This record gives sequence, C-alpha cells and structure tokens, in this order.
Amino acid sequence: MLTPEMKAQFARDGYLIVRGLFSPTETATYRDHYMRLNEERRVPGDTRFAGANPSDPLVKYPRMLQMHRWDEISLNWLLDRRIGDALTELLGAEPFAVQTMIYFKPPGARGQALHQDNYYLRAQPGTCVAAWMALDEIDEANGCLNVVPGSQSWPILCTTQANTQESFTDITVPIPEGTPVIPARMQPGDVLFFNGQLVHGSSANRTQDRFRRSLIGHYIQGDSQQVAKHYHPALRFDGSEVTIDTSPQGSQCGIWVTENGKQVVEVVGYEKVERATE
Ligand SMILES: O=C(O)CCC(=O)C(=O)O
Repeated sequence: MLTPEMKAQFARDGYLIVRGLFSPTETATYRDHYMRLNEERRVPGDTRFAGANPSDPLVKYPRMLQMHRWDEISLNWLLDRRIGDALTELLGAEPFAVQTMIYFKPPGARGQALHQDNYYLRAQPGTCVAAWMALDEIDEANGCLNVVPGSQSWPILCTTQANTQESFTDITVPIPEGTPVIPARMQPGDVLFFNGQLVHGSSANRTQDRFRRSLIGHYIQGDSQQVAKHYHPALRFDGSEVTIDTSPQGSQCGIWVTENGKQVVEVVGYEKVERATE
C-alpha cells in the first residue's frame, strides 16, 4: 500500500501523512459519534480540566482517553486493518495497540506544547508510534500538529516548564534555535503516522468557528518488553490481549550541550513521570 518513497520519508523524517486513508463519510460519522459522546459524558474526559476556569473551551470539550476500553467504534478504529497494514509496512512488523484519544480542540482552545510521546509511554525496547487522523480540515489557524523532522533520532529530552497560556500541558522540551518546525496541514481522513521520539505539539485554535478534531491511536512495537501502566493491556490487531511488563516509572533524559560548535544531546538525567498520561 505504501510506496518506497513514503517508507523512506518515514525513516528519514520520523513521520508520514497518508492522504485519504479514511473516507469523508467515515470521518463525518466519527465527528458525530464523538460529539455525542462528549454531550452524554457517560465517561468523563480528561479530568485535568475539572476545576479549570469555566471560560476555558476545554472545560466543555475535554479530550477523551482510552475510549476503546468502553466504546466499540473506537476499538474498531484503533484496530482498523488500514492502520495496521500501514504501521506494519512502516515498522517491519505488526505493532500492539495501547491507546485511543480524541481531541476536540474547539475555537479558542489551547494547544499542546512540544513533547515526545515515548516520554509518557515508556515503550522499551524501541519506541511507540502514533496514528493521528484529522476529522476536520486542519491548518495553522485551527492549531494543526507541528512536527520537528528528524527529531526521532534524538533521545528522550529532559522536560522544562511550558507556557500554560498556550498549552494545556505544563511541560515541554527545548529545541535548538532555528530548528525547523513543520505544520502538518491535513484534510479529514488523512492519517499522520509518527515515531514516538519525534518532537511534536500544536498551538492554540485561533479561529472563531472551526473545531480541530483529531482521533489518535498509539501503538508500541511488536517486540516491546515494557510499557507504562496506563497503556496496559496492549492489544494485537485481532483484539487479543498481550501481557507486557508495566514496571517502568521513568527514564534517562538528555539536555542540549554545545560540542565542537554544534548542539548535541547529552544524556545526563533521570526523569520520573508524574502524570500517568500525556
Ligand atoms: O493533537 C494535538 O494537539 C497533540 C496530540 C499529540 O501530541 C499526540 O497525539 O501525541
């Protein structure tokens, strides 16, 4: 399904957008489904917004996590063969599925500061990978995902304080000045696959009237021996469960230092993850 050029791009840049992997009819169905789930609040969304200022758009539209554990539509999407086949081609072996998330990102909502997913998932050996599907037309104005090409080859970076006026999460990772950060402009049904070490994030939705909804799956390599507890149980693409060690609590992390006039990452520290989820 993927061309050699697409696989080469994923290997080189750490990400790949597969255009139109899902149809407009399917994405319209997902939009309606998740808007209904948000209205019903059968299962609360991300609880970090519970005590927040009611004028924060994310209080009404908090992201939801791990919906596939109670919602069949989410489970079927997470294990959809089109995603499984693309990931198998990109990784060389079928991965295990560990997380679903839906971001509504309504007009005025904050984004998420630059980060690396495997900081949270702690998949070892190797890393995790994401399938990030656009449910709306997504661009800089409504807060598309921004990616740092090539950063998948960096180790996990030690985190610093994020600007919480712009980001709903309070940690970020520093990148050297002048490092290219590329906006991923997408249409409904496009799926962005990216490596779990890739630095990525998004800015606020600055539009008055456009949601930026995205449906996200996280996967870990099929030879993973460990993953953080929140992501267990891992699932094979046939839906069966895989038991994996969930003991990792933190990991080594790196800081930027100058070596021979060049910025390089030196792994110096050990960081404990305080929150269970990203
Ligand atoms: O959609 C966003 O704004 C951030 C999502 C993200 O960081 C992720 O899927 O790992």
